[in-house]
Amino acid sequence: MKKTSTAKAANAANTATEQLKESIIKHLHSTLGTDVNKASHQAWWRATCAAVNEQVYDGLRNTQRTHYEQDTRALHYFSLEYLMGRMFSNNLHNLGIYQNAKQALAELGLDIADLEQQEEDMALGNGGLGRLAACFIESLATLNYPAVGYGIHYENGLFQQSFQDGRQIERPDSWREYGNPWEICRPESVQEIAVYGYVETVFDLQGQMKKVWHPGRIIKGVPWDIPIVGYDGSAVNVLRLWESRASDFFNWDVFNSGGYIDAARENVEAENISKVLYPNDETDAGKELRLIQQYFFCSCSLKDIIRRYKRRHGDDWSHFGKQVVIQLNDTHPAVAIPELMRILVDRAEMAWDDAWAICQQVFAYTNHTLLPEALEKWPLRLFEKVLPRHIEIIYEINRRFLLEQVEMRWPGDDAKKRKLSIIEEGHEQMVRMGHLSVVGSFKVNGVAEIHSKLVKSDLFPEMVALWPDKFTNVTNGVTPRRWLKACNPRLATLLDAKVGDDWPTDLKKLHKLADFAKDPALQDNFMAIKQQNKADLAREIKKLTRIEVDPAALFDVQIKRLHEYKRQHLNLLHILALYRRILQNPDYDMVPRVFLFGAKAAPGYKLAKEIIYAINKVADKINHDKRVKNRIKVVFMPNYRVSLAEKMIPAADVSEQISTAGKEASGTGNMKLALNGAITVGTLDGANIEIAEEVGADNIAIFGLTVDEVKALYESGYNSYDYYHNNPELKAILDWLETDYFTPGKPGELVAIKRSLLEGGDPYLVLADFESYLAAQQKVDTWYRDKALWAEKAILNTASVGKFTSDRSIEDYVERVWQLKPCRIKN
Ligand code: 73E
Repeated sequence: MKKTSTAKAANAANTATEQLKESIIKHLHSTLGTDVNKASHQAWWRATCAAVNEQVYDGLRNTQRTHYEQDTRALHYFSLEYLMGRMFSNNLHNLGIYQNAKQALAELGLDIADLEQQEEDMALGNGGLGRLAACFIESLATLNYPAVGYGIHYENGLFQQSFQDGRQIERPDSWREYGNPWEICRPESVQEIAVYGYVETVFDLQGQMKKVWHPGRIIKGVPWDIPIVGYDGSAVNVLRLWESRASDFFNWDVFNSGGYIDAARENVEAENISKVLYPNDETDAGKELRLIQQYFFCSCSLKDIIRRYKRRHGDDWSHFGKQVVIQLNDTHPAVAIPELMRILVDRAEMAWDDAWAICQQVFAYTNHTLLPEALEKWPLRLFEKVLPRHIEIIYEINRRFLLEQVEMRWPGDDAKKRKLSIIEEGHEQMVRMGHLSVVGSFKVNGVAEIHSKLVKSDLFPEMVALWPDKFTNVTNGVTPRRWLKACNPRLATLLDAKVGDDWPTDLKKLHKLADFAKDPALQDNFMAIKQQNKADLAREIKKLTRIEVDPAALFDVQIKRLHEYKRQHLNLLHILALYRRILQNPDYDMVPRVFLFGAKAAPGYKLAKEIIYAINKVADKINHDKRVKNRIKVVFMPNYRVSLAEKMIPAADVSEQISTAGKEASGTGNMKLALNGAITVGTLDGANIEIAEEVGADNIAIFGLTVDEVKALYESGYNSYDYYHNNPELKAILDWLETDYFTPGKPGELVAIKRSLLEGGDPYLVLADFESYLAAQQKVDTWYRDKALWAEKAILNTASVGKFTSDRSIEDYVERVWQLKPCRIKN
């Protein structure tokens, strides 16, 4: 019996492989217009994508038809960022045809790995927030939830990074210069949106006052659809990204009046809206184009949602709140709230209260950060200029909020009104997008337990007093399909054998592995896989940087955007301490370590760029210093991005999660690294706290001040000089940065870091956590010497982090916020 079913399965696989092979060749001929004899890897890759798309589109049509027929309630995820990375291997894995494709290509004389490298990363995001959106839409499809992702079709994604003499250089990222095989243009669903102009007050025949917006500019939004394939035969949902174009209608006018050049200029300006992704960490306030980007995609998306709704329900708005839920990925799309009000009140002529009731049924808001500089505020003057009608609507939302909520609760308390007003008073009036989002949403969530608590206690305490049930937590997660199955095939295969092959959709199953954590055979297998992954990465490092590293060394990995609060410079101070100990004691006994960094700094963030420069200069010195005898290597990987993360994460022994407590809302790299068996060196911040709960105190190296201790230290008056003067090693390291030791002939080139930590007051408490960080690292060093002990801890990390699948996050959202039902797709 077993034999025949195995034989049947093998036959089916053979047929699938044959069919795929035929389809690839067919597309090589008829889609790519080339031949097997002369096709480049690029052409083979595109032909394979086209072959894969035959299956993707089947799923897409089935999904769309089923959703339409069943008139399902759907989630609409509004995000300015989607950090998709590459789609090739994920689509193959999720369709369940990766092995067939690999085999088919092998029979055609091709290595699937070579083809995978042909794809440009789709880097339409900055970091965690954008990657979270990408994991979420994949989980939504996998779990069969009706959902659409909405965003911007940026012509240029996050800049490409290279180093010149150790300094970051940015180049534009033209990811779709030669076209992207995964996207479908949908000219039939173009939208037009308005900006600028003025508002006129008119009275209709009944004497009713009405507001008429006379726009100054019309812009066309062209949708590009990217099918999102769920794992294992589930739904194929859509990510719809809007590209801006000059409106035909508008240009015709200008053209007729003889202004050809003006028309061309307007064209360029309209097309600029989706030209480039803003790198974060810069103050966007006052950046008119950024506000227009936000409005552009929100307006296009809302109109798209309404068009679809009306196809079913005509002008009957009574079901809208039941059919539509919109998740705002941070405040970036918050302008959707006044835009929906405008559509309902001005266009659909609905009474304010009815319109507001719909809004409050529809919107939910996720907060991703407490950093004051990242809390969006728009100068009121700018808002008024770009969106003259929306600012009026915001005034009205605010007026009612202050009168009906704040005044009722705190009568006569003007200080409360000032604090809670959506409009911030001051030298320049500002629109507070966070306040608008809380007022306009039915749920507000943070992204890890501690963060959600801080959102309530530190950011919006009065809003919590007004609406205690509005606030909730949904801890972030990552998709195990990309972040284990696809990126770490060796470990995935071991897991299939040990816990069964359903772990990709049931990650808690990994817990079975814990039973074997002490088993020497499993330990050997697990660590042999880590070793092979490290050897692969060592080859990649050599290729990218020409630096040779020993795969037997401990691989210590810090990969995330560069920011002071993430404290890459704390990591650097540790490296300098070890280096100095080696110079002082040539026999200094330490486990050889390779310190790996991957990080982009926002182009306008000076100190972040200085930190990159310092790491590169220190790396250069240490890597070439014979006295070090390879005990330390430091590598800053250029152009960190999703596809590079996929190579680094499976090879990591240690995961650096060292933010100042209270500053990292959640983190998601921490989850990916632990899942792949890295041991975290981390502070009690963000999701690290929950990771520590899951893996247990013995399997993580926690250090540093807690959130409460950080608060107390700030309050008691933190003086970083105390740490500098009281710790001779720390003092020597910081003073070192002022010499020309790492920058021969150019003393003082690395002094910016020291300055920020001393004169600058050390805002992120690097010096306060230094000693405890070094102690944690010492512990890791000791652990690593005991191979069995380390293997056990690594295995227990993989076994224990099932909670952090994005499937769980999605189920939490469904239960706490979205109230969706899964929808089985009919073939
Ligand atoms: O802790 C991360 C979190 O894991 C947080 O810093 C990040 O979001 C991740 C996902 O929840 C984040 N990114 C931004 N704010 N928080 C942000 C802000 C402005 C522009 C772009 C991104």
